[in-house]
Amino acid sequence: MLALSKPGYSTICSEILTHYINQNIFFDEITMPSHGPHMKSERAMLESYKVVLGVIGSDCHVVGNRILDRFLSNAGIEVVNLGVMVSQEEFMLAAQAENADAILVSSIYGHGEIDCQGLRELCQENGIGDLLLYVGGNLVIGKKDWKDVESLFLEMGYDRVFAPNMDLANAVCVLKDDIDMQRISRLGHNSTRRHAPIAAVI
Ligand code: B12
Repeated sequence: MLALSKPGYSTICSEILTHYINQNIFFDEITMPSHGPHMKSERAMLESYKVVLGVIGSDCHVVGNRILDRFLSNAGIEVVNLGVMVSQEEFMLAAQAENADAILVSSIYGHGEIDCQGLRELCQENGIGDLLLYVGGNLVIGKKDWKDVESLFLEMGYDRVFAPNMDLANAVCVLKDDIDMQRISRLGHNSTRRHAPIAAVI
C-alpha cells in the first residue's frame, strides 16, 4: 500500500514518471500489447482525468455540486456530472460506462451514513472494485467529532473523506495524485486491487 498522505508524495510520483521517461520506457510498451481504437495510450492517460460526480440519495442540494463541477473542470478534470438525487447504482453504472478514474460522492442533507454505505461493495460486485471513491459534504446529522465521521466513511471503503470546509484546490491536487499513483501501481502490478482505504484528508 502506498503512503499517499506523506509529504513529498507528488515529488516521488513525478520522479517515478521521470525515471520511466528517461529510460525511454513507454508506458504503452509496459502494459499494452496493442492499441485498440478504444484504448487510451498510457501516456495520454497520465495527462487525463475523468471523474463521476453527484449528490447521493434523495439529496437535492445542488449548489456545491455545481461549484465542484466548475472547479474540477477548470482544473482540467473531465467531469461526468450526474447532478442531484443519484442512486448508488447510477454512480456505479456511469463509472463503468465512462471508464472513470474516480467517483466523487456528495452528501449534504445529513443522511450520508445510510446513503453511502455499500457503494464500495457494489463497485466490487461489478468489476470496478479498485476505483477511487471520494465522499464529502455534511456527512452526518448534528455535531460529531470529525475524526469519527472520517473513520466511519473510511471503514465503508471510501478512499478519502472531505469535510464541507475543505480546501478545493488541495482536494484537486490530492485527487490527481491518487489517480496518478493508482495508474503507476497498475503498471507495476497488473492485478492490483486495493481493499483498504489509503488515507483521509480534511
Ligand atoms: C440551500 C439549502 C437548502 C435548499 C437546497 C436548494 C438546492 N436545490 O440546492 C432547500 C431549501 C431545498 C434545502 C432543503 C433541505 N435541507 Co438544506 N440547506 C441549504 C443551505 C442553507 C445551503 C446549502 C448550500 O448551498 N451550501 C453551499 C455549498 C457551496 O456548500 P456545500 O453544499 O456544503 O458543498 C461544498 C462542500 O460541502 C464540498 N463538498 C460537497 N461534496 C463534496 C464531495 C467531495 C468529494 C469533495 C472533495 C467536496 C465536497 O464542496 C462543496 C463546494 O464548496 C444549508 C446550510 C448551509 N449553510 O450550508 C442547509 C442544509 C444543508 N440543509 C439541511 C437540511 C437538514 C435540509 C432538509 C433535510 C430540511 C428539511 N427538513 O426538509 C432538506 C433536504 C431536502 C433534500 N431532499 O435534499 C441541513 C443539513 C444538516 C446536516 N447535514 O447535518 C443544513 C446544513 C442546514 C442546517 N444547518 O441544518 N436546503
